[in-house]
Amino acid sequence: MTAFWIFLAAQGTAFVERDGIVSMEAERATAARGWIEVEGKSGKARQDDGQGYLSFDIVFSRGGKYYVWFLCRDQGNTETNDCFVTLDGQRLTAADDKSRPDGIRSAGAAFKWVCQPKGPGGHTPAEIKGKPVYALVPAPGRHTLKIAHRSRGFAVDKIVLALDGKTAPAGTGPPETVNVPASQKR
Ligand SMILES: [Ca+2]
Repeated sequence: MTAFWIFLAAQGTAFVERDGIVSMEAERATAARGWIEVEGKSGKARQDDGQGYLSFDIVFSRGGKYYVWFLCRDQGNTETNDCFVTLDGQRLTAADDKSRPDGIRSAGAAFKWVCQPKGPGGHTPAEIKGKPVYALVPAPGRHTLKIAHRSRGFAVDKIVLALDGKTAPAGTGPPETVNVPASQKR
């Protein structure tokens, strides 16, 4: 174990990036307000109940473009199919490397892996619609991914951040990349 990892572990890390992958169950968010627990495909999921957020503290060993994959679903209509997403308070970046979507959009009432933008604004621009979105991690260290209320009824089951990873995870995705810390995990 390098000094870097020992240092970060001492801070009480919850999730870690390993080999360019961060894998997190939504129901094990570092912090949450609102978002009720519902049945998922990979254990439980958390569903937007009209307020609140889920946040995830992550320790990265390297910066770069981390594509944001959500195992998520809606209620089968466009009123329930998105959420806000930020990393350290900054929006994700779309496929044109400049648009900053509001967040992530789901693709139907069954849990499915998606990596596609919602917004910016009410109608996602055609040039980025349906194309991959990523979080730009500026440097190694601790960063916070936050998912916030936008549409009541949207549910997220699992989140995978993949360095330069434009291919959807298979099945329920890779095992969680968790660094068991002192105090933070429930
Ligand atoms: Ca889950």
